[in-house]
Amino acid sequence: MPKPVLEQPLDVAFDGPVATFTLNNPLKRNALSHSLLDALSAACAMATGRARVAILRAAPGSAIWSAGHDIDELPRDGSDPLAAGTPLEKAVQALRNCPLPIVAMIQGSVWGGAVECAMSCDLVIAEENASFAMTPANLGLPYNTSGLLHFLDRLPAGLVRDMFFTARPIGAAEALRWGLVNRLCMGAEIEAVTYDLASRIASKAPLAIAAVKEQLRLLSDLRTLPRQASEAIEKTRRHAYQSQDFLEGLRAFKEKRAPQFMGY
Ligand code: LCV
Repeated sequence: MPKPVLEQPLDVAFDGPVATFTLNNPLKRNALSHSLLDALSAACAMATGRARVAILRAAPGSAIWSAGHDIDELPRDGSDPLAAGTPLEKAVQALRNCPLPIVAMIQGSVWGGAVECAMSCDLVIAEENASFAMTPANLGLPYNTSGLLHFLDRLPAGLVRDMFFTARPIGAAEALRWGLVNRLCMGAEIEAVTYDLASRIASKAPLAIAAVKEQLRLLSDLRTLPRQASEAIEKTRRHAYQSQDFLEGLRAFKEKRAPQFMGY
């Protein structure tokens, strides 16, 4: 493994044309703190022009790839926790806008906003015991529209409902079947498989790849919502993230108990 360049909640290392971004927040199961998310956005910019491909991973042997957004850093003041311009939304955009192809190497379980980060990478390689769970309904948090569009771009609406309404973890085989994962491999092979794939990509024409990545992003983002639809979305989301249920979801997580949602 190449020597990390930065010792932060995200380690960034370069080995020739391949950059490696390693999630490094072990005390909170690699939860996506604002500082980690900002470091991820910065790493995408740093790697541009310096590498040909990037790998986003957890430290070797991690049981949890990432526990999702740092719940302690979700706002309790009634503001939109997943508004445009928040660190999670900016990091997702940084992954999607980065000219380099980014490969998510998934070992362990992936939760909440970390699923959107993994899906915002260009390829997802997962080991056989990986899983993906969308858990905002455990917290009383209404996911945001840009995030839901990313899910709908990749997965059938029925599976998106299943994931968001039940919060059940989707296993690696099911994720492969639905295209959430591109390749599945044994845990012992995933590093070799991922780095071989990265080397293959790094040998291709970077400008052609960057042009295709940007076109695919622009084509998938080519949607404008009529004003009335945006207003209706904002109203229903505000009703949820300003509810007592959202505060109950946050309290229950910290108190390590099941939440009691009352519907207001
Ligand atoms: C802060 C944490 C976290 C965490 N934040 O270990 O998608 S959205 O809309 O919901 C979005 C806003 C989002 O991403 O929200 C977060 C969604 N994530 C989750 O719902 C997963 C929450 N975490 C868990 O369910 C468990 O921690 C897992 C299953 C990931 C790991 O369980 P395990 O038993 O291995 P602990 O739960 O004991 O966690 C170890 C420490 O990490 C903290 C947790 O509070 C605990 O802290 P203490 O040692 O101080 O008790 N932690 C875990 N996840 N997302 N802190």
